[in-house]
Amino acid sequence: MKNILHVKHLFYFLNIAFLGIFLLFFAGCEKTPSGIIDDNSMPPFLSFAQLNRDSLNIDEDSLYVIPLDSGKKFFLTLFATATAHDTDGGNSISFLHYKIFKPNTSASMQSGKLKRTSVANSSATFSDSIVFVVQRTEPGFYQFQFTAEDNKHWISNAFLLSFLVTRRNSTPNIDTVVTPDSIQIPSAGAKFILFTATVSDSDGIGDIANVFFKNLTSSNPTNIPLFDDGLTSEHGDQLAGDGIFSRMLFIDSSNTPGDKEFRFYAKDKSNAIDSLSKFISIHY
Ligand SMILES: [Ca+2]
Ligand SMILES: [Ca+2]
Repeated sequence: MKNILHVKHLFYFLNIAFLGIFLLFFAGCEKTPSGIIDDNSMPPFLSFAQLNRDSLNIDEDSLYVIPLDSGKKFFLTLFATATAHDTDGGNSISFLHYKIFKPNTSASMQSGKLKRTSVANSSATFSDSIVFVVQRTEPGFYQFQFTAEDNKHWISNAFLLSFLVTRRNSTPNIDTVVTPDSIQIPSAGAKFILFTATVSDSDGIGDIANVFFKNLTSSNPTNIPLFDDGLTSEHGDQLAGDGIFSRMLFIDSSNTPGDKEFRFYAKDKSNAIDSLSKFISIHY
């Protein structure tokens, strides 16, 4: 009898506990959707963003540009302003984010936030100085992307601005070209001949766009590229990025003998060119 009572009590206890869990479960389920339905917040809208300049020449501007590192890098200072709107009021807009993208890249080089400077009924204005570093070898159109974020973490539309960085260009220079003065055509099979050109540019070796040569003695001279990629077996280049451009040439019995003029060219990213001729006697 005593045991039966204990079992009975345990049964009631389990029933009550189950009912409690059941009620808690449904109460929890009801709360979540009503929470979402009650929240009528919308993402903020970014209507305006501006930089105080749309272009800068890093060699000619001393007000916004500070040269660093012997003029290979530059600190640029810009002033940005942006205005965002929100149906929950200007005070609900928490942050104004920016990202900077280098020319022709999709990876951001820098990001940050502007400071809130004023609030109206349904809008807020943010502004701040943006300081960033530009390399001499990376002129071009920088992209500035602005977005607003509200206190519910909604993110606004993105507002994009282009900013052009220019500079004076210095012409590249072919310092030396190393090839044999004469090449003997092999009687059978083929042999490889190494051509190298040492190239410089006071804007930085990264400003060199391409290095190539032409056989001007040929009836149809074509551009034959040299490489600074460190690919020893493919191009004979010992070290990537050292300004020494290399090329392995294939000589066999199909080559015609004679004194030939090979003209080497170095072209930078602004299309400035230097060239140098080398005469090679090809014989049996
Ligand atoms: Ca240059
Ligand atoms: Ca090299």
